[in-house]
Amino acid sequence: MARTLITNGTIVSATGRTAGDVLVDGETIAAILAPGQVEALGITADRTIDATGKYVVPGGVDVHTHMELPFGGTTASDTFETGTRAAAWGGVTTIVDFAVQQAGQNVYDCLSQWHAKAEGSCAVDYGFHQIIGGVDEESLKAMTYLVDHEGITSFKLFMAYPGVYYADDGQILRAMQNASESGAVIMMHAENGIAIDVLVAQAIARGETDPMYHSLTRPAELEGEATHRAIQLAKVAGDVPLYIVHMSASEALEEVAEAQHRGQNVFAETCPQYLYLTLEDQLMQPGFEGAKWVCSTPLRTKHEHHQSDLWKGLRTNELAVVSTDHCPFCFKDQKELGLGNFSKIPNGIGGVEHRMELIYQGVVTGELTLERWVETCSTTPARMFGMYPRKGVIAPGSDADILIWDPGATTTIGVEHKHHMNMDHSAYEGFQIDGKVDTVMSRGRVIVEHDTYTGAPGHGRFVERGLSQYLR
Ligand code: DUC
Ligand code: ZN
Ligand code: ZN
Repeated sequence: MARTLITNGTIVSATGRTAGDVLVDGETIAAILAPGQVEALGITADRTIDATGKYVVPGGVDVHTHMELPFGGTTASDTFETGTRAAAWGGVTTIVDFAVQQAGQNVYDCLSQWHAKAEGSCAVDYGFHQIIGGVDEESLKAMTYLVDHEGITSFKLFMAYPGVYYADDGQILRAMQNASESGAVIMMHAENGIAIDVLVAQAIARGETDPMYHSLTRPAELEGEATHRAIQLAKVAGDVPLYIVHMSASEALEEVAEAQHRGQNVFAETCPQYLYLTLEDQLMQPGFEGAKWVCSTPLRTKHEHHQSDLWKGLRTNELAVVSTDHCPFCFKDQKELGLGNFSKIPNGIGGVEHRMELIYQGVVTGELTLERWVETCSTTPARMFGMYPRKGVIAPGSDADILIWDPGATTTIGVEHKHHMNMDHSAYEGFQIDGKVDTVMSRGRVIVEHDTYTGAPGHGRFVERGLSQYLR
């Protein structure tokens, strides 16, 4: 097996940075060597990568993606092949996607379908969460089986989308009780979908059909309310670990912070779109343009400081993880399904390629430390979802999933700058980043270098996950 030395870089972990060399042997990291040790010990390698002036960090772990997801009357535009290749370009070496089950469907069949889509297609390693859209005796039994035998240890439930994925409070409680027994994490889409559907129908009846009404009919209060309810149900269900996905509202963050202060196992993620994009600047763009930024939870208004609260939450660990909720749709023929009716716009923003860049920019602007960038984008997601220390850390024995980041180069995001996601627009068109993905290694294989993709579909393997390692 080939040996690679990554020399002269600054190795950054969740807890600090150090000068040193990384020895990769085959698919894993063999050693971290202090400066001078390579020569002193006479260590040789087949290949040396000089990382002088660069950061050597664990590859990104994006625990919230939707490749090829059938949703909103269409299908997310990235396949596992195109989406994981874009992930690789963006320094992401592991994704966790969502297998989907709906009411009346067999969980095992649904999971098999997701395995079939991903197997042989992925550029980087991948795992699955399981969406349980129909909580019943059969799916509850399957949840336990998936934890015990399939390496699937987290389940997403929806308090939104009545008639599609929605679970009522009783169903949520039952699924939580089940997870409490097995040790699984419950991931929650926390928005009050019953109330939202009323507001949506009223808006449409008034002729309020533009994309901005997507956000106005999903008020922050209803994200806060659902988050509160989910937290209470989780407590009643035996303090099951609860992870609130795609948090966008200050009201929801406050609920999570209070629960954490009470000692409850409650965690949350946010996504770059909620940190950088707003109702006023994006969703309210003239005509139908705002459809590009229709996602749920929605972008929030900028005068209520949701965005700065979320950055603060990331600093204080009230928010543990940044994921993307990568759910790409093209403008043409996909977003356009909602012309004249915002409620028909497929919900989702593509971003799997840009999370490492966008959150690094938060380091540049002083929102986060370099270590916290690594922690929220790689180490904690790996720990949260049972992949650590195989993923999320540069340490002997860990998979050689490594991002070499150049803080001296720059990146411009967008279709015009040839992004690699299968999308005809970018939610971040023209954004400038003061840093750049330089080299990406996945299990010892260089998959991006010198602005060239050198990976291949099928290199990425399914990751069987253990239980969350992030519990008190
Ligand atoms: N929730 C997600 O997690 N992704 C896409 C849309 C949604 O509502
Ligand atoms: Zn969701
Ligand atoms: Zn999602």
